[in-house]
Amino acid sequence: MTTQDTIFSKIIRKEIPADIVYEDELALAFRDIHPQAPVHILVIPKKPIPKLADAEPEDHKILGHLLMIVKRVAQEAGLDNGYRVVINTGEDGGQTVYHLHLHILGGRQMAWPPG
Ligand code: DGP
Repeated sequence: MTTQDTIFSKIIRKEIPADIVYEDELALAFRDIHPQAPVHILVIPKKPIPKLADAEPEDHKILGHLLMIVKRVAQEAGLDNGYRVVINTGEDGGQTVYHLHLHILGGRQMAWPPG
């Protein structure tokens, strides 16, 4: 176990189960265990970038790739009327798992401002 090892690393390695909806060599998408909306899916890079603030210039391709997966997964989940994409970053951002992840939230009207 390294300092970068999180619960999401275990999901990537299939050491703990998850409801995986998409996977390729660089990324994984799975349903959030505590859904905050009828559809709540997390999209993560397999590379253990702890948080967005830690991303390096060399990560720009994977960051773009993650957004294209968001688009694809949201479409496959039937979120034709829209959805929200959230990246909680660091303590003030409310991040709890320090492996970069994009939340896809949909299936209901989202409020603004967020809490
Ligand atoms: P954040 O607060 O942005 O760091 O979001 C972390 C999310 O990860 C939170 O919505 C709950 C979810 N989560 C935590 N542990 C697990 C797990 O073991 N499995 C799954 N599927 N989701 C998890």
